[in-house]
Amino acid sequence: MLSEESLREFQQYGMCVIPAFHDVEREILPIQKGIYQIIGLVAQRHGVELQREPFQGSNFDSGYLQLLAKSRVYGAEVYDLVKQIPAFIRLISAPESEHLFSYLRKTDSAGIGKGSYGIRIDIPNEEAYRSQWHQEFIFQPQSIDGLVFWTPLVEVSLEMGPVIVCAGSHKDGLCQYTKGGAYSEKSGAYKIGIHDEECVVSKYEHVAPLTKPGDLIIMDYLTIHQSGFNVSDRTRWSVQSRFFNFNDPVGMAIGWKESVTAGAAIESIFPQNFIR
Ligand SMILES: O=C(O)CCC(=O)C(=O)O
Ligand SMILES: [Fe+2]
Repeated sequence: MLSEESLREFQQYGMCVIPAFHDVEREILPIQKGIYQIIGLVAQRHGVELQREPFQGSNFDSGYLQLLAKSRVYGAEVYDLVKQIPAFIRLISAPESEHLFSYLRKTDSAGIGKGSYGIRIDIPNEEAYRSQWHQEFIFQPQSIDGLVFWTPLVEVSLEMGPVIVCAGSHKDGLCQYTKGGAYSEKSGAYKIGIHDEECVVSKYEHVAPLTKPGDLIIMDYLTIHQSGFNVSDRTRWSVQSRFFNFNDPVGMAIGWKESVTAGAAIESIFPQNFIR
């Protein structure tokens, strides 16, 4: 399932890429098709006429930027609805992914936290919803040995802003966070940044693998990472799913909470890790 080299990389860096982990035809294409259809149906619902080509894997989001230009609300509707595509639900809970998690964490009790999966739509040149440097565990308080499964729906170029990882940062524990720092003007949980961010992230080598549909990035819940900056003219679509371990004592102590986006009160779960 994982080469010796990938396993070593994962242990050393807190992240590794598994090329062609997913079957593009069987697992990815149906998600892309679903997105194409939802964009069309949301446009139809709002009386927007889209100019677009017939569906192909490479143009599945055709019309999305046109819809967004009409109204941000229409774009947000698509964002919520694409998480309801059956092929997406199948992918995030795929047996191969669960097996990989169980193998890496030596557990027979994998879980998927409430609200802890989704499809990111990173449109060009937008900061509002870009994820700045963070560790997953603070936003997904399920188990400290959880893993992020990240897989692109488009071929990610350097200009599109691949995810950037601080190599080896998973070995240094959970950081201190603040809401009053550089991101205090952003909305909701996007206000939260690592305290003394520049100093913390400068200690590590930064790695930003380029991936294409079918490839999988797995990442430790403690690895510091951020979204790159999409300075291309193409929207970066990607799937995030996350597994946690019910057997982890840290997770058990906090009660395997849901994602911050589903309402977890993370400042009271981690009082020691928030600077006020
Ligand atoms: O896709 C991104 O840019 C950020 C991804 C991320 O933070 C995650 O998958 O946990
Ligand atoms: Fe993340």
